[in-house]
Amino acid sequence: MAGLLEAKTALVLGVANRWSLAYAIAQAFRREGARLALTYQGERQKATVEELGAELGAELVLGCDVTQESELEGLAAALKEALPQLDCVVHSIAFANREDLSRPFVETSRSGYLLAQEVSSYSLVAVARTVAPLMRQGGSILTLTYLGATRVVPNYNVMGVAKAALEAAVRYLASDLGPSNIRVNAISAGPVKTASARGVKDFIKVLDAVAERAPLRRNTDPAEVADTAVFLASDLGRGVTGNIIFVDAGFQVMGL
Ligand code: 1JT
Repeated sequence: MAGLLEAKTALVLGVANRWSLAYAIAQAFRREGARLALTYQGERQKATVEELGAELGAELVLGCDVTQESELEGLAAALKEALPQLDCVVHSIAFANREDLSRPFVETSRSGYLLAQEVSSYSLVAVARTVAPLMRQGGSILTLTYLGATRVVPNYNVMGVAKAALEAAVRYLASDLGPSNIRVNAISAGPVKTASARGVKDFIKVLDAVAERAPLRRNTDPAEVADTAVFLASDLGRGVTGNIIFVDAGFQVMGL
């Protein structure tokens, strides 16, 4: 059976390890027949992501720190050289200081706030600007968000504010890039035990509370997030842009 992403080329930013949502998405994209390029951040992740890229059959594995304009320019040049065109881009990147995810939000420092915004929100704008000229036949840009953007979730704090900005950026980018047939959407995933989440205070309690109260009475599986990413990246998603799709076992519909 032909895959949903046959003859498409995808760039996935944010694979750090096997638990990354970006890894689950890259796997599903490959399964559906996409050609893959991956990026990693910093020398520390190079070996891991190169290994994962080899397993996945990625054609390119490149370093790219999205806070550096020169690295984004380098990424665009490398993609242009190696791939005929680009159809799908996944942005799965976020960062905040550990102390800003445990102390009261009101104590967030200026530098911690700006760091979370730069890495987790502005980077989508910078990436979209970089890749849009390569998406000559239109395409799909996807990012990952979380319910803490629109509701207060204890400890999510500065990340919630960054995700709120990210979600607004999705809408403005969808408006700008729509005329080029480039769609921009976010998946709001339920909490998943990834490497970054593991370090968060009381994260296991969050997982347990969600599994108890969500309509589906369980947590979110990365593979479910990945299958929704396939839908949005494929032609099945051709009418959807500027949207936030919840893949969270239904948790967000509950009032109590
Ligand atoms: C970051 C981290 C971004 C954890 C993240 C994240 N987006 C979702 N999570 C998981 C999460 C975290 C908290 C939470 C619920 C889900 C950690 C490193 C920085 C970027 O609160 C209940 C805190």
